[in-house]
Amino acid sequence: MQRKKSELDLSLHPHRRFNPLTGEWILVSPHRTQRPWQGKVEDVPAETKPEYDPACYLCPGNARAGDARNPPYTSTFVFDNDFGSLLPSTPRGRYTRGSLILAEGEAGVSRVVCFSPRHDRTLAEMDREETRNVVDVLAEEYRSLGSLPYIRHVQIFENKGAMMGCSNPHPHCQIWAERTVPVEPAKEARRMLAYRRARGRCLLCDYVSLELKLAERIVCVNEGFAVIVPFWAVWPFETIVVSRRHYGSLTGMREEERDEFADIIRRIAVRYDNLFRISFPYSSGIHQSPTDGKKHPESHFHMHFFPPLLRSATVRKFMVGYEMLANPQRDITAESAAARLRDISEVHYRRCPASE
Ligand code: H2U
Ligand code: ZN
Repeated sequence: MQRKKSELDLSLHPHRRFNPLTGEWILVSPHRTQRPWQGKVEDVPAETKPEYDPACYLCPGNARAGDARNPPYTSTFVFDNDFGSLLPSTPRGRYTRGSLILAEGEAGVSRVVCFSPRHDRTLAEMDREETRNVVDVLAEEYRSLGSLPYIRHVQIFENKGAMMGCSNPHPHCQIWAERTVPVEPAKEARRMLAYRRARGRCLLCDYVSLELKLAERIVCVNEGFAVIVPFWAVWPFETIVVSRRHYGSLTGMREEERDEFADIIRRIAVRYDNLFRISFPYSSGIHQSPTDGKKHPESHFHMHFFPPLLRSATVRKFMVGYEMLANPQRDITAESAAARLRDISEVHYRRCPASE
């Protein structure tokens, strides 16, 4: 069918897309990439990591900073960050100079969670049971940190790959729990609350059912979750993992939903690795209800994956120029990124080297 000249074609015309979760816009310039992805894989040296690295400060039994030493742990291992960005004992004082200069003490807890004793096993390569164990540990951390009277928000995140500033290849994530709700989750919370007040429904419940119906940006699904390249994606291959049932946190999940969450994060992690046959770099994080003791019927459990890519597997994306001064911009559309991720195998490339 011939399109009218005036009709907006999202795969052709520069356009703005709205992010209902943050209330912000992004600029999409699809005409700059007529192909789905112009990136080539540069020569990334094949990584072969040992199961155990005597020099790794996260491996079992090894020394950490200061006097600390890891126990000979056999599954997941959680410890207080030796260089925590947030500290429990921080005074709550305020500092002001007029109305324009303002600071507040921010108390909190920083932790590191090693996914497993294996130095070489990322989420993509862990088995079902190990991933499920990570989910259980994260749920317990959210519950126990969130129940501290002064903690109002628990941010779980993973920086994966040196490109993302991850200081150690041993698979791990971090938890920063603090007295106030930080900027990004606060933005999303305001939007989810406003949507619920205006329509009496949940923003992400409506979004996930709309995307399942349209089926243009879905990467993979199971009973409990959908992985979507969000319509407003900024980062190439950015995804959002949304629960299909409405609840606000890991502690709101049913038993089987914990298994389904473990399943879906393993599957998207495998797809990412298979995209360029590298251990794929990203920052990911889970957004959950604030832990301020109030009910949050507006908040809907989800996880973001933000890959730092620009033109290829190894060229890192920085927000520069227009993006620093105006708003984010991207060339690859959410639809073409979703198609690429959807077509990729869920068998990790390292497990089937002969087949390709
Ligand atoms: P990355 O996720 O950015 O790699 O950070 C790992 C954390 O491990 C980092 O926050 C902590 C660093 O402070 N760490 C320790 O707690 N003890 C150590 O002995 C080294 C690193
Ligand atoms: Zn290690």
